[in-house]
Amino acid sequence: MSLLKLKAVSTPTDGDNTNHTLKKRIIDLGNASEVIYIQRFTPLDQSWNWFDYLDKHIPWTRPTIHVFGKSIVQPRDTCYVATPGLTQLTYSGYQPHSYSWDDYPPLKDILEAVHKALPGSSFNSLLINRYKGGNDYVGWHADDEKLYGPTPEIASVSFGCEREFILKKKPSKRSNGGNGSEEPAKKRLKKNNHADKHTFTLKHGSLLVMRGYTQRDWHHSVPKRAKAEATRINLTFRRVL
Ligand SMILES: O=C(O)CCC(=O)C(=O)O
Repeated sequence: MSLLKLKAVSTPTDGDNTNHTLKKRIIDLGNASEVIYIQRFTPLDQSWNWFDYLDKHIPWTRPTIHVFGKSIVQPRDTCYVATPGLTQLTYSGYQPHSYSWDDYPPLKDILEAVHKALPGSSFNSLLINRYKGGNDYVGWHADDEKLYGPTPEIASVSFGCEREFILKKKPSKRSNGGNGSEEPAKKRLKKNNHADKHTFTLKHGSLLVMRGYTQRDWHHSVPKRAKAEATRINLTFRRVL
């Protein structure tokens, strides 16, 4: 991981998960893309309460999706929650049913905590994932659906088993800054001082935010990990425009 552009800042906050200062790491990915990581976003006990609630009460499904011309059972459980009237989300040929925030009140509490940590944000949809062990994963992809616009902010809260979250730069001309450079990638990297891969171990109660052009220029994944035996629940808050 590039340490050159890694800043640690503290943001005083108020509210439930607060009365303390959240330590943020801000990682500048280059070309107007940025990641923020807050390891201790929600307090430990609260995080376990939310984990237990979500594990028991969310109507999890494991849909069949279509990737690279093949039908596969999605390798993790999922559920979609959205404010009524938004453009419907479709990914990998699958259109999830939109559940209501009102049916799962703790989701509104988590959303409120996220909004407090990210002033100016206003999320109206949520994709929840449950990884029941190390064989569950999400492959390389970007959340670059048109309904989120060109520079979506995506806030990802994790509970339960720690898993690796990897960001890898897309191999496109655009991702080199749009300069059409013919230089080898290694050389360009040296010049920019930006790494093309970043790995985060997402802790119980952490928040990771992707911003700017991260979805246009980067892929992300949570790979299989044989040693990750326990369940992990992840919530990704998004704004449908
Ligand atoms: O589980 C995670 O941390 C990532 C989930 C994800 O990539 C997605 O929902 O698009």
